[in-house]
Amino acid sequence: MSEPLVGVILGSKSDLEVMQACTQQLEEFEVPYELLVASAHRNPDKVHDWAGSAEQRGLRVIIAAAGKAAHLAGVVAAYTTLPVIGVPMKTSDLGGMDSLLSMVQMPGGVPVACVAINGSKNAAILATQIIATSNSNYKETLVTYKKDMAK
Ligand code: RP5
Repeated sequence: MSEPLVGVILGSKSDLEVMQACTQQLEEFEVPYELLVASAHRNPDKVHDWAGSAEQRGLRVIIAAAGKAAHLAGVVAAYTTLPVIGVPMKTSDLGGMDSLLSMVQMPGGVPVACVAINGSKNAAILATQIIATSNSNYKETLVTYKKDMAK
């Protein structure tokens, strides 16, 4: 595959299973991606370095998955002007409402586009749609995908 266009960052290895629907969809659309496990509170320097250099590395969109006090997407958005899509993880304590509200309630000025709790497939589709605004190959892929879905 060519250079990654989407950066997928997970707050924990425990988010990997849910995020497989995201990576599978990206692979189906043939969107190259890179994946990093780094937590905003356990590895803040790693998150800073990765997010701060994302655009220079050629990434066009970032997908950030995290659970509980899910500040990862917001922290990533602080370090880049790339669009950031947050995926709130379902949690055992509050069912993912904790993750959802932590992500979706970003104060004005630092947006995070937030999909549904465990909505990792939609994050991949949305990321591809953003890339498709300037890449006609992916536009065709998405048109076909929509047609197939309606069958
Ligand atoms: C967050 O806390 C992660 O994104 C994960 O969803 C949640 C629990 O992490 P682990 O304790 O399973 O590593 O940082």
